[in-house]
Amino acid sequence: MSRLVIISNRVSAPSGGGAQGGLAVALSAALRESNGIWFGWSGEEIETFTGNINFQRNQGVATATIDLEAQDIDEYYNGFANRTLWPLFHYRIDLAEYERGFAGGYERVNARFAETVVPLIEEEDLVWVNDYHLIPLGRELRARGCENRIGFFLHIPWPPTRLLMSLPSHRELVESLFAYDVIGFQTEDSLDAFRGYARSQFDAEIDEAGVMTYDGHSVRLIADPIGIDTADFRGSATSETARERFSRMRESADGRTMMIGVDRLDYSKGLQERFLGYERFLSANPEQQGKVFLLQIAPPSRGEVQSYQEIRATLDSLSGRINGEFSNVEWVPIRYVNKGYPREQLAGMYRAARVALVTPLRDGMNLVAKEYVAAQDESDPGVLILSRFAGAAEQLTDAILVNPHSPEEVSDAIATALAMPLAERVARWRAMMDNIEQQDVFWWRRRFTDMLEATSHEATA
Ligand code: GDG
Repeated sequence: MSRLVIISNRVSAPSGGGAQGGLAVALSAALRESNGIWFGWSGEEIETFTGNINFQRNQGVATATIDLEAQDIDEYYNGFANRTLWPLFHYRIDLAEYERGFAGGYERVNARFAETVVPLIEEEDLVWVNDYHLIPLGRELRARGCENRIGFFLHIPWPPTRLLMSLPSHRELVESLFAYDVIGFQTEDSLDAFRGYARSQFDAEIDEAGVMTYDGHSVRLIADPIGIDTADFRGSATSETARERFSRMRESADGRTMMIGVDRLDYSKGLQERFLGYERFLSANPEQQGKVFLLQIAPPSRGEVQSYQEIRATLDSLSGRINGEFSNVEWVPIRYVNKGYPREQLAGMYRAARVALVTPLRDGMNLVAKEYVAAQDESDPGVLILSRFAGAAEQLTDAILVNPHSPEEVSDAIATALAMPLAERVARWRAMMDNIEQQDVFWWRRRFTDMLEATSHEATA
């Protein structure tokens, strides 16, 4: 197998506490069995960009990182990536900010990534670029003579054409994707949306096998849903630490039924709508008051971006209002926690929860849904309530699927989940577990790299 060069915005070592993003979790698992190198931003700021590379080896994974200037971080990371593309690709054009400075910074940083990483790429390497921060990187690498096979995987949804067209530079952005040899999406839905754009805006031809031809160059398009390291996560859920955390949760629940939510504090995760659905459930089912509670773990993220400060304030006040309305001296309906927990503790908490609420308004995949399933006790599994708008809903069809915008649907789903008989819980869990076991993170990685390995990059004149 060819050596793999993985490039993503951040390079982050496996395990440990804190809010480790899904991308980091998935790539570190994938890199564990590859012998390549992982390149990205260190997360550090430097006065003037030097292009100096910091090489390290973390748990058998070679990493190479660079520092960025304050202006780069502002315009590229906090700007174009997280103020423009993230909201737009999650259908929130109301939150998307279109500033020329952001777009310029984005292009500049992509060029900096390219010029720094090019000397590290050897002739037969497969280059795998990850996510929305680095869409134009393939084009920048080609401009510097890189004729390797280069693939791109998008971890977030691809938006419908009409939404994407609100971005002033949408054509240029999408055209830069044609420099890749393989483009992977999380879902059929995203793949379809991309095909629609490519056909309508570029007259690209796409054959039955998913090969798109544009301007004499071919790109393979695939839906390749990301998974988790299922076996490893199952192990985490029965580890000593997890068992301890499980017992303590059960003790502190004091006979009450626990439900759980675990999300980065992000407006795309539908936390506000979830709380409102739960509030509806408490009003509609007064006999359940005092018998259930929701543990919501929500480590803050992207705190420099205003829309994140706003969603945080909204959730502070909403959780406070609901707790004020329903609590009594012995019971609080929502335990709202703004910090992260180490993985094994998290796994123990998933296992202690009878119901998981995974209700994003839009999500590329959502790994929490898969982790929750993997952590369950097979003789007494919990119930997953899952948004239809999470990529995971294409695979986990045995979850209770809901429209997260509807408080009634969320409320009804909670009632159904709490009342679900053991036999049905086991049957649904088994079906979901089969999927998660087969289509794990290694399956995802192999599907992508096999496809990349099988393509040949024909040098464009
Ligand atoms: C993006 C896409 C896609 C969360 N809190 C804690 C903690 N986490 C971990 C979870 C999970 C990960 O963070 C979150 O992954 P998600 O997939 O749910 O969401 P994003 O961060 O938005 O990830 C998403 C993903 O990329 C991969 O392609 O699925 O759609 O948006 O692994 O467990 N981990 C620990 N403590 C916490 O408190 N240890």
